[in-house]
Order: sequence, then C-alpha cells, then structure tokens
Amino acid sequence: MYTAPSSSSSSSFEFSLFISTTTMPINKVKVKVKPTSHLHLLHLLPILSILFPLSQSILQKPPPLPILPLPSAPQLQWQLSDMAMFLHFGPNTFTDSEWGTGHADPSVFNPTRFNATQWVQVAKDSGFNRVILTAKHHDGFCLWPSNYTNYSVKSSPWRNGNGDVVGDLAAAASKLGVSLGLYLSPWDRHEDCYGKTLEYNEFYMAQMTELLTGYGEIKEVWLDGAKGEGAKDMDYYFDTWFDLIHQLQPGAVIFSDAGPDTRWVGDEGGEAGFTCWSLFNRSDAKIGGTDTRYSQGGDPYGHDWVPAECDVSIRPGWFWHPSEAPKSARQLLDIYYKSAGRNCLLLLNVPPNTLGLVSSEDARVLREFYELRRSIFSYNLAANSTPTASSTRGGSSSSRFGAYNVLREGVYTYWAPEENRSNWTIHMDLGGPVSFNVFRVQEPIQMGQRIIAFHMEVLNAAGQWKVVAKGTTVGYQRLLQFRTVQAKQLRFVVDGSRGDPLVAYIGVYKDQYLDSGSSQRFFNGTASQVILEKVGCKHSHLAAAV
Ligand code: FUL
Repeated sequence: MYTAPSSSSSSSFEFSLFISTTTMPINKVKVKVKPTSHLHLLHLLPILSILFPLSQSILQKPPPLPILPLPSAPQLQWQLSDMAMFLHFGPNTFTDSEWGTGHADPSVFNPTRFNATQWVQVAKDSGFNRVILTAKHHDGFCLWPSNYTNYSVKSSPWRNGNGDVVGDLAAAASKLGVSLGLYLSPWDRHEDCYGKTLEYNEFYMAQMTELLTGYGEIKEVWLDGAKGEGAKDMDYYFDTWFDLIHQLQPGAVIFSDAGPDTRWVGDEGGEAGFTCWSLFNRSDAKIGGTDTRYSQGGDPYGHDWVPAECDVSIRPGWFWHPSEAPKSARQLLDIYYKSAGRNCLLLLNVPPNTLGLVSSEDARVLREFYELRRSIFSYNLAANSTPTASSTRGGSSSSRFGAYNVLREGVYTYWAPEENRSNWTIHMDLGGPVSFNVFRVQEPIQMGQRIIAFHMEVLNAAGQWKVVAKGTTVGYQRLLQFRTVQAKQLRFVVDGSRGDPLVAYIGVYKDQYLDSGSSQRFFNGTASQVILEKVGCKHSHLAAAV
C-alpha cells in the first residue's frame, strides 16, 4: 500500500541526509548521532544550527497566499461535516398540517413515546453529526418553556406541562457527541405583537436569548424569510439579531436566504447549481426575496464567503403526515451527489411522528443511504496509485506540496503547483486496470475557492487520452458520475482557476448500482440486508465507517 511521506517525516529525512555520518568532528567537538533516532537529532538541532548555518536546501517553501474571501473557523467546521439532519416537530405533527394557523389548541401536542435520544441515535448511525430542530415554527408554538409566551410545551398535556423538547434534544446530542442547531421562525402566526416592529423584535430577541443561553453550545441558528399572503407587514432587525447570535454563540453559523454564514440554496429539493461558488455578495441578496439562480450558483466575483446549504425533506412534507412515505435511499443518494457533491451541505429533514419518534420506515431508509455511501466512498480505487504533477511548489517532488498529498484524507494537506504555470495536471498511474464511475475532488477551502473548470481523462487501450468527465467549480467537494470506465491511468486537468489551483484530494469509486436499471427496487427501505450482503462481498476491504 502506498503511504505518502508526511511533511514532518520529509523534513527529518532531509535533515538525516545532511548529517550522514555517525560520528562527526565539529570544531574538535565529537558529536555522536544515531541515524535512526530522530528524537536525538531534534535535541541536537539548536547546537548544530549554530555550528553549521542552515543551507538554503533545507528551508521550506511557505504555503501560497490564500485568495480572499475565506471561511471563518465556524464556517470551515460547518462545511467539513457535509450533512446535517433537520427535525420538523410541533403541533403540525398532530394536526396533519404544514403551516399551522397559530391557533391549534396546545392540548394537541402529546408525543406519548417522545425520545430525543432515538432521534439523535438515528442521525448518528446514519452518518449525520448535526441536528437542527424547529424550536419554533411559523405557528409560534415553542418547543421549550419560554417565559415570553404561554403558547408552548408548558400549556400542553405532554409530561403535564413540564417537558422541554429543546432541553431533551440538547442533552441527547451532547451525550452522543452530535452538534445542535435551532430554527426560530421569524414569522409568528400566534404572537399578538407580531406586526409591531419594535415590540416583536424585542420579543424575538428575548426568545433567541433564551435558546442561546440555556442549552449549551449551539452550532447553527436557522431562520428564513417565509411569510404567508396577507401576513402583517413589519421589519425584522436582522443585523441586530445576527450580532446578538454571534455574541452569545461565537461558534455558531447563521443560516438565512442571504447568510451571513451560510445561504439558502434557493430551492427545497436539495439541489445546488452544477456550478456552485461559496463566494457570494450578501448585498445582492435579500432575506425573503431569493433569486434562485444566484443562490444556486453563488458568485465567482463575490466578496463574501457564504456557502450554500441544501434543505430537502425525506418525505413530501416538512412535518410528519400519516399518508406520506419516505424517499428511497437511491433518491437520497442522487440528492447527495447534487448537494454535498457540489460544494454544499445537505440538510436532510427527517420529521418525528406523533409518538415522538423517528418512524421506523425513515430509519431503515437512512440506514440504507448510509450503507450505500459506505459501499461507494469508503474505498478510493486510486489509493495505490502514484500521483505525479505537472509542477510542484518548491520545485521538488519531495516537497510538502507534492502530488502525493491528493491521496491523503482531509483538506489540510494539498498539492500546489509551481507559480505562474499554465499547465496544471495531476497524473495517476493506477497500477493496473481499474473500473470506476464516480470521481471525487476537493480543494483546501481554508485557502479560498479557486478552481473554475476542470476535466478528468483516462488513457484508453489505443493509447489515447479520452475525456471522461468535465466539471466547473470544486470547493470543499465535487462529485461527478459517469458511465463506468476501465483505465490504468488517469489525469486530472485544471482548465481555469482564480490563481494557482490547489488540490486536497482525488478519489475514484465504483457505484455498483449506478449503471443498473434495477437500483430503485433495492433501496426502498426494505432491503438493508441485501445491500449489506452485496456490499460485503464486493468490498471486503471496506473501512469501518464513511
Ligand atoms: C420554509 C418554511 O416555510 C417551511 O415550512 C419549512 O420549515 C422550510 C424548511 O422552510 O421556509
């Protein structure tokens, strides 16, 4: 198995070449050096650097300058997780509605087997490490005992009015190591002061403060501009809200149609544009007045870093309805390719039912979705290849920016080309014929989003390079699907970039169900065992988890 040298090992390697003898006379001082002990060498470094001024050859070339705009630390952390689970729950669950009027009797809210740990466990078991709850939806009913309204769990029969859904979820999430986000709807169809700008803004900020000070760390605050026809007119003081949220929870990202930290992708089908920039101009966007094309694609000239979040429900509605069924795992996978595979976070809604549990049908589909992803992505079929590049920053293939980095997981190690080149190619000799139909590439987004266009080509039996897939933006992660090809060699070529392109990861995979017309049949929530068996026999080398 190919193991790339780490940057620390490459510098100690250079150092051990520099002092190649075991005993060296240095100004009549004899220094014994064991060539195998890097620890000893490190201890000697200060003495040796005085006695021998360092030669230029062992100085490292620094990383290139990042290209603005850049993600903040919470934005970076948010994007590295690629999926979150949305939980729509409240009186609508019990009244079979989507937009509650705000006048449903609180007595309807009574989830007799409520278990927030089950919600979080389902999320965790299917590969989600963030859950986001509708703490208050448009009907104004609060899932926590707010001091500013009686329209809440306090007035319901559930646990005799002593329950707190937000509290239970926060405790379960913290216990299982899953992060928590909260949705506090600005539009409130119950609250009397809604429509009076000053009063309602005070009310909303007081509720926000309760949520952000009473439940530990909150990683995402979700709000939207949705409002029904005929709703009272008023101003929301968004900028003041955003400052309050960042003050109370500095690690949280704020979602809205226009950021500030993450933007709505502009549709509720979970689909980003084929081209999707994290760059965006916030001043060109309006909360409650989304330009879908602008949101789906972002803006290559944008001054702000505002990556897109793709929300979609596992069922037709956002809330649970007895007549609705979940999508199949294959459909979820297609959505994954069009969201997480296009530089976005997939926010998948899984609505708990009237018992207060994630339904078993939904849990089964999620398990299959997880197994499908695992069967495809846990083994990079190029893992044993030897990548080489058209050029390498620092001039040597043993540099810390060498092409070998594209086989190391994560975005913090990357290939960088020599400056001012126009040919940016990574060549991979796969060491024998490999069949694949999915391509994955990642940029180190902490350095800015750069790649504008790329293609991937393979060497065919006749010795000609043939283009298999073309893409535009990459960002955190780009996935491309195509008909299965068999190749011994591939080339990744950057055709356009804002500055020198940097590449953090390249992978090729086999989605064994992609070319088969029968795939729908397998992924309708009833065939977990079939998938596990198929996956198990095809990929005995699977890693433990995605
Ligand atoms: C929209 C709302 O109107 C829907 O009910 C749902 O909550 C969706 C996620 O956001 O703006």
